[in-house]
Amino acid sequence: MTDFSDADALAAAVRKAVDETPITDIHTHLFPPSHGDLLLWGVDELLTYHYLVAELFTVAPRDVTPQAFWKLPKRRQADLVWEHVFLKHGALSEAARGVVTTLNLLGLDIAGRDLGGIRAWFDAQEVEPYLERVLDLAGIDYAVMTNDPFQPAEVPHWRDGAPGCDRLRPALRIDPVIVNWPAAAQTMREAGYGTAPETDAQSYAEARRFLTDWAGTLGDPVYLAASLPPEFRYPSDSPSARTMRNVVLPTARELDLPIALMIGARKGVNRALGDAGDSVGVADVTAVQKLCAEHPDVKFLVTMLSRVNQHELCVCARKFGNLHLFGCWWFCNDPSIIREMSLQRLELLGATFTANHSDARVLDQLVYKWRHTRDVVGEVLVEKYRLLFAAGWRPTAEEIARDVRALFGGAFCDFLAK
Ligand code: FIX
Ligand code: ZN
Repeated sequence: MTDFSDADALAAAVRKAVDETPITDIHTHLFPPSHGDLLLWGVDELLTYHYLVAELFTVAPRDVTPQAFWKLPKRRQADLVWEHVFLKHGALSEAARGVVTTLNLLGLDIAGRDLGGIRAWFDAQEVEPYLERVLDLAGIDYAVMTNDPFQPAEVPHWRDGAPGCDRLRPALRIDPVIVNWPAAAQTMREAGYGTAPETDAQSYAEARRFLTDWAGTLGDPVYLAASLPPEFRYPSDSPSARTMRNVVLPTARELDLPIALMIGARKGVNRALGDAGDSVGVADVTAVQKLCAEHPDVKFLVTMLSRVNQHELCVCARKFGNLHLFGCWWFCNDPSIIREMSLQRLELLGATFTANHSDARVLDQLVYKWRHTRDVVGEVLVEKYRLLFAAGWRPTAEEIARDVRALFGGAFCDFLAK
């Protein structure tokens, strides 16, 4: 018995399922509206996304310097990106095409290129209903935030009990604990915890108490998260490996929280560009392999930044049931690499990974990041289902819905629950 008369009918059903399946966006930099300016949204924030700032400085005239740029008001910064990236060089990059996709899907006249008129439309939006509209337009059930107790601008909102948002779930971000212990110890000490620059048992215990207390403040975070440099090694006698072993892993175990590791970001290769100045390096998949092997009772969510690491990471995920791969992160979040990674992961893992996350820093980006991902992942799935159909396999509509949801958050939820 089959639901589809031929391969074309099957393909149409796959595309429909991909368009209609709700997505769980498991890593973003969004904030609840109650956290004020931390939640970035609107066309000027879209245009000054750090991906586009980097692209501005690849084409801007020499008198447009980063130092001068950062002194300008946001709207003027956006004007420069609009002029030099979009109008003078065309919106062909993924980050630029994304702005076009978002504005178009919001129903704005991007063909007219009337930035003033587009700004007026955004100025007329109210943030709460607009947030719901964007989540609905992108087809997202909920998104996971990045909540960092080491970022002074974020702490007061949690301390003051600012209301959250049902469709934005917290995640406890802990990079400094692993990659910059002296700074982390200072922050925790200033918050009243007995952490010292030296890494000793007392400091480790107090750091675990700090993280545990913050997990309580956030109220049931989805996971612990950290971005790690390409040089991260485990096991090793490095301070990073020691705090991983003595602080992060015990805390994850005690709170029964997965650890999300995003590995391969080489920070600040061009500090003048700010967030736009980070780059990528080939990381060591063995560190992930050893963490999973040594701690089978801890769940690891892993994504790597270098395209070079992806195949080896996929093979690693075949070996460990406590490892879940997610996303085409950052410099991999481009259709050509999303396609390559999705094919490779499906061929090695089946529908047991999370196809993408948006990493959205600006609310409205959800619209393009997920439209573009649905388009690419949809065609990858059509390709694979056509091959199955040609070989006599007859998937049902329910099975297609199951598999699409798995890639868009279902496998993640199953991983959390198991
Ligand atoms: O570490 C991270 O969460 C990275 O995703 C960010 O630092 C990065 O700037 C980003 O937003 C990439 O998409
Ligand atoms: Zn991120």
